[in-house]
Amino acid sequence: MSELFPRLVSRESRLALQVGDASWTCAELAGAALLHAAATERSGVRVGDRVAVWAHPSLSTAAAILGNMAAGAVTVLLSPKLGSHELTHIVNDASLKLVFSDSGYPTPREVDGVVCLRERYEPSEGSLRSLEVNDSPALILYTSGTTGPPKGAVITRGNIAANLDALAQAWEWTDRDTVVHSLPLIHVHGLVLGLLGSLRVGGALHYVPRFSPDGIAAALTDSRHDRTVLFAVPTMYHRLAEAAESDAGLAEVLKRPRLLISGSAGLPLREHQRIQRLTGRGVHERYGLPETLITCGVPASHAPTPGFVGPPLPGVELALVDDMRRPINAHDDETIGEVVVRSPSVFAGYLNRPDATAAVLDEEGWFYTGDLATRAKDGSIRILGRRSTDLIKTGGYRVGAGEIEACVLGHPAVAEVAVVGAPDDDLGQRIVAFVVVRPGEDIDQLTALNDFVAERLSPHKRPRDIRIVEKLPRNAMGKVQKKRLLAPRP
Ligand code: MCA
Ligand code: AMP
Repeated sequence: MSELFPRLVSRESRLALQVGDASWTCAELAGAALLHAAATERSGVRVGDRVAVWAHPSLSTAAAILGNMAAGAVTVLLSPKLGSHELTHIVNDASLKLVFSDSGYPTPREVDGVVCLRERYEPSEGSLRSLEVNDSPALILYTSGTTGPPKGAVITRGNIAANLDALAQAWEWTDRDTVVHSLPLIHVHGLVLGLLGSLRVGGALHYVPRFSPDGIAAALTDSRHDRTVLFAVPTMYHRLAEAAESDAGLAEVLKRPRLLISGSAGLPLREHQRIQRLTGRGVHERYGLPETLITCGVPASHAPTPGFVGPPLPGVELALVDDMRRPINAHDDETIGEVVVRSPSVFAGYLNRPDATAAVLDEEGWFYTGDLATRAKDGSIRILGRRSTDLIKTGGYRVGAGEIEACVLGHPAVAEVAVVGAPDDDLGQRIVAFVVVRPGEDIDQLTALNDFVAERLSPHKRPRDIRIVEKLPRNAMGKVQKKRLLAPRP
């Protein structure tokens, strides 16, 4: 039998996880996970049940995620910033048996009809054995589509192990490395790579609960760490570079990690160049989706290649296809195709959505990503954008325009709305809502529109910019022409 987290089996006294100033060894994390597993079982949780975890930045949150696995339960991650509409949807979709919340934090929102377990675990040493690598579901990660509410991507233990092992190979990631990051623990980047990756292949994770250049610098210079690797999204690299321009000390600190890794969105060339200029070293990009986990990455042994996300990881089959889903064999960095992927890390499907799963996963196991790319002679992939303009990437978060539009339309003063992503130096894309007001409604009411969205959806889904227009540009079929909304006026 192969263990998912071998280091949590042997009661090791080395650091596993540091969150702010608090930390646990491997044995302490394993012990806390066992306490959680026992608590869930006392609450009636059985193998295969779904247990939600409010993803507070804390040691007990990590213990709950691991403890759920030990109990055979599937973890549904809840962002503490979830809006009321998002929470209602997830609760209805996931049929939760229990919700866990670290008692050191206020419970973000009550989950009607589901028992809430509130605990903060004390360290007690233990051994977390029998977390077998197999096809059982481990996580459900909710992810936005172009329209409709988010879908729950079901990720198995086997998906996680295969992906982390491929990344370990590409990045020469070993137990000497402490990962430093400040990403939310609800997505692949922060949770699967940052937390579970550190526990499977790395030495430890040093988690910075709230992103700031100073917080990242302090973690990277913590004397407990032998060597570090930084995981961040492009917005964070942008903010680190901005700060380092006037802080030579920070620029020095950014020279220290063994690797600077970027993903979740493309790192613009100007940020690559700025970091290179400030630190004399580059950023390694990698690319993935919740449904496939990470599929490409620039190997540690290669110099960073700005503009490219690297070749497919070991064990990943990647093809480019045309609109008819026919393979494109060009290796010319010019011919554009949709990225399709087959690997042991491709997910088990969307929860309760066989229709949506069939639309993206074919019978031979190929997943259609919706991302457009070219391939260079050496097999490196350059991501150019998405098939749909209705998927917005802001601060590294994927946001469906349709979900925001449906929410804004619920406001009584709104007659019509179109949501688009406008280019933004910091966020990559900034959410802009073009709104047609109902006749007779007071425009002043729209100042409350932002709060209206924030109550219902996560804060990062709020439009940064609301523009009142008389009508939306439509084509002959009546479809809104979003590209025209952002086009400069003649
Ligand atoms: C935001 N704010 C607003 C509005 N929008 N206030 C009023 N109106 C608005 N429209 C508030 C925020 O809530 C926040 O408030 C404050 O303004 C600052 O916002 P912001 O500039 O967004 O900064 P931030 O909150 O510091 O966030 C930037 C961030 C964040 C830290 C880079 O975007 C982030 O954590 N991104 C990571 C996303 C990620 O992990 N993606 C992985 C998924 P307040 O200060 O009160 O909070 S992708 C994935 O997993 C795939 C597989 C992959 O490839 O990795
Ligand atoms: P999410 O659903 O938030 O995990 O976002 C997945 C999407 O992020 C992918 O489909 C890509 O469009 C985008 N993405 C992730 N990593 C990169 C990268 N390194 N370069 C460009 N786009 C990326």
